[in-house]
Amino acid sequence: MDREQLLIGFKETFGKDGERIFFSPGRINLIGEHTDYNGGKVFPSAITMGTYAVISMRKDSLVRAYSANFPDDGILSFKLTDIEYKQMDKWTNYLKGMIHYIQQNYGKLPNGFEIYINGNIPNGASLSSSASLELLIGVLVNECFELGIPRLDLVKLGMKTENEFLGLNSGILDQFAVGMAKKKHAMLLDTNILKYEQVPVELPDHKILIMNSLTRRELVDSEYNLRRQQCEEALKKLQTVVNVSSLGELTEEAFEKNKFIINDDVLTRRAKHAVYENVRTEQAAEALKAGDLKTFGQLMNESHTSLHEDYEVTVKETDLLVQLAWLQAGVIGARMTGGGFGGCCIAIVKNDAVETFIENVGKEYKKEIGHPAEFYIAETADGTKEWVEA
Ligand code: GAF
Repeated sequence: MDREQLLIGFKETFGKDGERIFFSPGRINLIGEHTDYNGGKVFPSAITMGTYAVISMRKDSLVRAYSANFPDDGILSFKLTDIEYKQMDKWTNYLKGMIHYIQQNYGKLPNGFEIYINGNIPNGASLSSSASLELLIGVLVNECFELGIPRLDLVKLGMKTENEFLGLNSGILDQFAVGMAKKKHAMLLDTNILKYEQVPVELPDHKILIMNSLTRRELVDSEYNLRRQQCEEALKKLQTVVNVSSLGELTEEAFEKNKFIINDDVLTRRAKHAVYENVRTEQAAEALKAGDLKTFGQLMNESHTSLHEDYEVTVKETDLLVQLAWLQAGVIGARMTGGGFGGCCIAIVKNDAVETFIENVGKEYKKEIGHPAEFYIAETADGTKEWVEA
């Protein structure tokens, strides 16, 4: 994204100069899927694909917002004194949610602002365009109004916006990754206690490739909420025989010994995924630290199989991308990333095999599915911050 273009976009939209520019990344999750609301580990990196905003202050209490990604919506406005979720307000509900919780916890903002948004995270691709937008607004409001809100609190308000304002019962993976990330690292986050370790992503001779299936199933949110509910039900049953407060606290052995109590095939498979994926995530982070890419890749592959067989959040398009990836030369491992039901997969591919990989997987995918997939090389990024001129 070009700084000048963003400033021109702001001026053309609002007829005045923009004052400050902020950037918020998207994320990929290397492994640790659907573990975050089960008290388990996740292992994400932020990426350079993200969302930009230019802001300028107003004297009244109006927020006027425009997104270059949704030009047909034009400028959408709301008053700081009158914030509620409205479906017709579309993407500005993310802004409203963040501002609402900031005002609730840290006091009323003194004035409104104009904001011009432009992002390059494909929508609905499970690369966290929503968390990117939430943290963008949180950080920008925090800095422009000098509120001094700790970063972790902004992360939590992002999750609250998602859960309570928008109604998706997600965990904290996405907001944490977007808000706390460090370039050239992936963070091993324990979602139970919110402690994390930044692990260098040193992939000598390899690239992380994002494969976008360009598909997204309907009812994603209700299916997602259902998975969470099923895990909670399984946990409740397990708690009658073991003393744990989340599935993430169970070892594989403890799960195998006590799973009989769940007495339901679907619930058992959901819980099994959560328990085993958590263990895989810890092992994968260790493997990466030890430079053991082979083990890391195997764990990625096992993660995908579990998300397909036991958690049932893959779809034919993401399964195909991963299966095709597994067949290619120079591939360390591949899996879906994010919530599932379409969206993106990732693969770790040897540098000199990347071109052929994209050609082969792209061709076969199009032949089978009827529309193309997209491929991007993932570059890691820092968490949300002001974009100051170098
Ligand atoms: C989505 C959610 F928002 C995250 O909290 C996480 O559960 C993820 O799906 C699956 O790991 O991105």
